[in-house]
Amino acid sequence: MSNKTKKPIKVVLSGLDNAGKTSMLVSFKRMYGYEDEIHNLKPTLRIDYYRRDFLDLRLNFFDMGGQSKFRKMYIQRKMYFESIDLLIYLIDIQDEMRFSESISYLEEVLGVLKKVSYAKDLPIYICFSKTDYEFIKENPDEYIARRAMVKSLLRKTFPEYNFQFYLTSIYNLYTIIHMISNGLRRYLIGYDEIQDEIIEYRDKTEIAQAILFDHTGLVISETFNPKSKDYELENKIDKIISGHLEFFGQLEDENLDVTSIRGVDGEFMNLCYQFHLYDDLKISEEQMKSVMEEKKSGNPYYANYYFSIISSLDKSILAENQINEIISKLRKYLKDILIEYQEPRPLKED
Ligand SMILES: Nc1nc2c(ncn2[C@@H]2O[C@H](COP(=O)(O)OP(=O)(O)OP(=O)(O)O)[C@@H](O)[C@H]2O)c(=O)[nH]1
Ligand SMILES: [Mg+2]
Repeated sequence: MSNKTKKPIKVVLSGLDNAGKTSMLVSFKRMYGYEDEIHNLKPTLRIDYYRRDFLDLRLNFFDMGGQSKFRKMYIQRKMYFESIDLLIYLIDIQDEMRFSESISYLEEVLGVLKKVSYAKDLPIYICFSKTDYEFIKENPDEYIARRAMVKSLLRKTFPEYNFQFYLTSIYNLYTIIHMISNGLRRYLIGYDEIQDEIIEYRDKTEIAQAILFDHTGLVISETFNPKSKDYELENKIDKIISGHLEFFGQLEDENLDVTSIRGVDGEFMNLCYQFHLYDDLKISEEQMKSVMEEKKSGNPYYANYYFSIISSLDKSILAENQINEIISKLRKYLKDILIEYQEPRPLKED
């Protein structure tokens, strides 16, 4: 029986104090009901750690408290910036007064990264945090001008870096999950078949979006209809997916099997399917107990997976007709990947 060790991945959240780093991590951890906690957050003292597994990755998040005394401390010691796999640098888009301070700190961080002879291909995500839909809607022109200003300043100050830009808001959970999952995807090996399968399904059924999540809400694979470019529409779709995330966050907490949910939002139909890899076996009640134990131990073979699709109302019937077929294919691919990862302990026969 193979028992591969999980690959450790170091994700660093950096930025000024009050940028929203801890809020980001809390919403990602909880997936639902996190508002109270976020509104009562205290500034992070030094660094908070958070660990989570994602298929064959072991994720280690470092939430680096951004008060100036801590920033000075990090900059003086290289160790904080060693062996980073993904750097997420948050800039609070609503706090114009601190843009230049934030860019100066980024400069210091990049300076230290250079000292630890950091490979140029380290992905650096610049995250415009607090990009709340309401905020943009109230000041669309001002918002666009701000963003353009910061981007051009960054490009001018750091011409040698190829930053990727993201917009996130704690009021739209998916913006956060999407960014983090994108950063991790390059470390997942063997998912091309799944991606191809999902794209093929999208084209066959002409749905707007299809996404495969693991039980922690991280995205294994997703595809978007390139036609949906408009911000308002994107925001609406993100909100639908955020709703799915909250829903299955709750299912995981309560250990529930629901199989599927659906909803209608304006011109869209959304469907979310829960499935696991073991349900094609006939499991007795006795065996179910050991399945539950495996689930708790974090064995991804026994975890739930979720497949969400969003389609325009007139296309939904077609998409639904083929859902069983796509799920059984996805299940097979996941199984192949996970058998390599860790063979499940066989359940006893009846
Ligand atoms: N409107 C809005 N407020 C946010 C968002 N994210 C965080 N906040 C608020 O910003 C404040 C600071 O958030 P934190 O997450 O504590 O900031 P931090 O970057 O961890 O700060 P330090 O720990 O001091 O480095 C809190 O009051 C949050 O409620 C967001 O997406 N939108
Ligand atoms: Mg914090």
